[in-house]
Amino acid sequence: MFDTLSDKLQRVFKNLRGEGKLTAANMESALREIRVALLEADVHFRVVKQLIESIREKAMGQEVLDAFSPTQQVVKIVRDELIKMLGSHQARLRFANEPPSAMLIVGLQGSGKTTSTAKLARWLEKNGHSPLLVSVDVYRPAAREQLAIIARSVKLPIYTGTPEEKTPLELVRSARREAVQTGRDVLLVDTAGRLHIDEALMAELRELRDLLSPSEILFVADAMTGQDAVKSAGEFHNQLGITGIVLTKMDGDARGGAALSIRSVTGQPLKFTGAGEKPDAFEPFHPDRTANRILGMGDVLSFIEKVEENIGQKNAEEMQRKLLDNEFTLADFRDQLRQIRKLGPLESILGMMPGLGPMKDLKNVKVDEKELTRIVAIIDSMTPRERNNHMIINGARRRRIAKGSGATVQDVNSLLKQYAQTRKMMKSFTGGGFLGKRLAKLKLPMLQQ
Ligand SMILES: Nc1nc2c(ncn2[C@@H]2O[C@H](COP(=O)(O)OP(=O)(O)O)[C@@H](O)[C@H]2O)c(=O)[nH]1
Ligand SMILES: [Mg+2]
Repeated sequence: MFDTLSDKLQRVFKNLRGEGKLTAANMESALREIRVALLEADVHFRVVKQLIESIREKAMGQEVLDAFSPTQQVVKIVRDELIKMLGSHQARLRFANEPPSAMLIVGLQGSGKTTSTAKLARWLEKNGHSPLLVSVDVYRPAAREQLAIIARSVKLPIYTGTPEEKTPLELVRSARREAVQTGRDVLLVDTAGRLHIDEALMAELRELRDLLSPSEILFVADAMTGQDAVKSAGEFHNQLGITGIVLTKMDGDARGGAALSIRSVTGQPLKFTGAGEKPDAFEPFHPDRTANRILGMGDVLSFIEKVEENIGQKNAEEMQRKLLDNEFTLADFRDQLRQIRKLGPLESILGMMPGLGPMKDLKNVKVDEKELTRIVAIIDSMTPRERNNHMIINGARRRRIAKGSGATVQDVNSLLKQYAQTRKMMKSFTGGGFLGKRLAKLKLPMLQQ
């Protein structure tokens, strides 16, 4: 659902990467593009404004590690702010101190309340709870029957009521009694919806709320309706006081605006998302994973941590100095290759890098581990003098090195060429910290596009 937004943001980062250095001017143009991308994704204009302002503030305030390249700094800032907007941490369900906990499922007609009620019951069961279902949509017998059918098909207990019980209040009273008697710890109440918010419905929901003192009032919103969903969430919250949001139809082609704005606009957390009609197409909402998905960067931060763990800061600084002083030798080149290999299989490392998102680009990138081994073997066959000064490696030396490492003279030639290119390329990355140089280099010689 975030594909278009994701593509656009990645283009912004890619353009920034070309700049080498962050300036007020290129940051402003990046911010403009980010703003347009968010608005086009149907994010609420106030949320966009807020987000852009805090990104600008952070970017100009340089509240980030020098270790990151300019692009990475911006990616990190945007990621942090996106997560903040989405809710910082995963919002968990609240339960009553004394079971059974009551949870009211509310929302407009067709938003997915009945489906989500059954999905939530399944999820609760899987997580060690024993829910009881009840539908209080007394206006549409078919709606109550719909919940009963789903419940039966997935073997969930449901309170269906007696013919005498005609009002929502009567139904939930008996359902609660049954939950207590049968030792169920959560009572899930599927409520009636309307096409529009009306006073009668709100009055009924308030009565249910006052009777049950629910631990959760979950507003079910249809992601496909975009800002309308956000607006009704806000109105329900004003009139009823919701405790969380379930966003359904994430499998559709909505642009993502509802998911991205609903938390900021209503102040209430997104707790679950539904992405399909099947009872299992339902999961807790994770702000950080969603932000990562939007940025399409696999897991760049864990990558950065990994690099920092494996390549000591000191070593890195030394390498940086060597680069600047033009002392980056073949021996260093070999050490770098070894370091890179220590990080794990190259494919998985590259999969974590921004712009090389796991699935998309990697399909046409081939990482040749064998090639890497061969390069290291060739450098191992050199004398220390040769490793420290590649300029002395003439034809005779090349033949000897080739022989010693079981490679051909062409292999040696191409290695020396790669080394020279890498050196040149690394030197041109003077904009960022050492990681920028490293990341840039990772994409060099052993990759074939
Ligand atoms: N594709 C998709 N359809 C959904 C999802 N949740 C609900 N639906 C469908 O949306 C329609 C309305 O759902 P329902 O639960 O009856 O909504 P209610 O009126 O709020 O109770 C039904 O056809 C559901 O199958 C979802 O996450 N993805
Ligand atoms: Mg329903």
